[in-house]
Amino acid sequence: MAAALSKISCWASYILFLYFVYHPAEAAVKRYQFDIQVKNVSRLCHAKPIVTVNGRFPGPTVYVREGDRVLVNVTNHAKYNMSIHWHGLKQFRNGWADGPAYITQCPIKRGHSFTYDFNVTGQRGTLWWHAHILWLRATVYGAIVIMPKPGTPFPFPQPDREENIILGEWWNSDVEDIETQGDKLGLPPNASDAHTINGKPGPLFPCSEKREQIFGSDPCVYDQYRSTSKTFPDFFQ
Ligand SMILES: [Cu+2]
Repeated sequence: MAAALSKISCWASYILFLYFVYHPAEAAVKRYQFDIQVKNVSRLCHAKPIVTVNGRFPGPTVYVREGDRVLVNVTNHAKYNMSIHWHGLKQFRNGWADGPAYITQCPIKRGHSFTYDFNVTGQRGTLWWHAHILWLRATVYGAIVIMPKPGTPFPFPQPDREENIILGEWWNSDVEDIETQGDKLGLPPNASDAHTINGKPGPLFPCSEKREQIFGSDPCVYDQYRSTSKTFPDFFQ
């Protein structure tokens, strides 16, 4: 009886061992669906159609943990060919998922899909992803947040709260027209009409959230807010 029990417990340990070898507890598969679609967006009192991911500007944040496998299926509904690049991500043995069009892949044609399949290895922190063809990165971009493996402490005091801050630019004209014009003239493309944080130009620009709504009409209140506030909450809504 004792011999039989010890045989069973031996087998149980072996099965457990195999489970942990082939299913490391911390690794997971994260799946995202990116639909490339055109949406009307208004900034600086100008509405225009822009290319987006899932109709969002900036696009969705990709949250992963170090060690995860990430599958991002990109379906292109827009008129431009598309590819997405994972900026700063070390593509160890995943080179075909890096994303630059005509370098590691053919761009994704309209009506077609491509799945980016990569492992996140040996790095953590906040990076960004963006379109890697034409000038579409002007509107097709977002954050990728790589959290450490579970149980790994922060290398600094844990913050109370985290926010992504994504810097960008806004052009009132169509960005592809601007690039084409620059190429024809042999000049740098026109400067943008505003810089943005999380896709928003902020209260100093027309048709943004009204400065008076936030601060009242007293300019001193506004200046005091600017000099003392740690965040501009309207960027994070
Ligand atoms: Cu890049």
